[in-house]
Amino acid sequence: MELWFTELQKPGMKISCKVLQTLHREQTPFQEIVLLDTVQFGRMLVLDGAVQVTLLDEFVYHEMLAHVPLHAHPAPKDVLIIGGGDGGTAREVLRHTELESVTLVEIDRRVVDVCRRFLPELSCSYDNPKLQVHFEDGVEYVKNKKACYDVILVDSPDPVGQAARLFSAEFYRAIFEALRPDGIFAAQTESPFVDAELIGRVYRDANRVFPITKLYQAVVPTYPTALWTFTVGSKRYDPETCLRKPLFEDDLRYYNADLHQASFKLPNFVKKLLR
Ligand code: AG3
Repeated sequence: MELWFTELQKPGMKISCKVLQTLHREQTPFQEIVLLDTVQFGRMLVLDGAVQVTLLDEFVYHEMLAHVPLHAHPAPKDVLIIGGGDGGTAREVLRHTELESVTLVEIDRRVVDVCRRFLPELSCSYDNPKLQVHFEDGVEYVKNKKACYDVILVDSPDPVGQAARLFSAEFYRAIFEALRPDGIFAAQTESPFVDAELIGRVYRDANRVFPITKLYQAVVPTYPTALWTFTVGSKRYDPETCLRKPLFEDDLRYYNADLHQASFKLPNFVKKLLR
């Protein structure tokens, strides 16, 4: 018997993959968590039916979300990650040994528990003493912080249900306040092929708050349409042109200094969304 998992990515669009085994499945107060072992993509984390991580391509997303803003800041010390309970973003952030503290705020404790058990490749970061984890709502957490982070990364699911608040103008204003005077933030912002309106709206909202706002892109094959964007807002440094020399490029599978700059070069149809 063949077992297939299908994600309904959009009302008219699906992606399917052949499943070797369902490793875990539970409903938490926040969402349904599913952990699959698949033929083509290896282990896969699925939240409320949407693929979050696969072992095949998670490195692209996590390296790009973390290393672009972190290399654009000349001397980051304190980093905040909102979401990212699988640990992949924290793993990349913690490669920057100059950091003093990394705080991760995840709403669903069970995501961390399940990923610690089934995705050690990502959740290895939880053993690092520099990482502090808070299980609470990221939006509420940020509201109470003033000028205490150098870099803030928003590693959210799609803007559906509760997570939609992580894509709001109000949240970007709170992030601005939580950053130091030369702080930088980056967020995952979906696909320009199927989320064009969202990308334009997020860009304009962030741009109202941050003096420098830019979009950069990467290819994540298991996400809708594979072409993925990240929006970065910066108070002082232009993330496209200011960058430190990467010290651990050989350990990475996607990010490098050339790609850092190249990822900001956008196709015309994407540039148009930002007008
Ligand atoms: N967060 C972004 C996942 C978006 C995928 N969307 C979808 N499959 N419909 C990933 C979190 C990884 N730390």
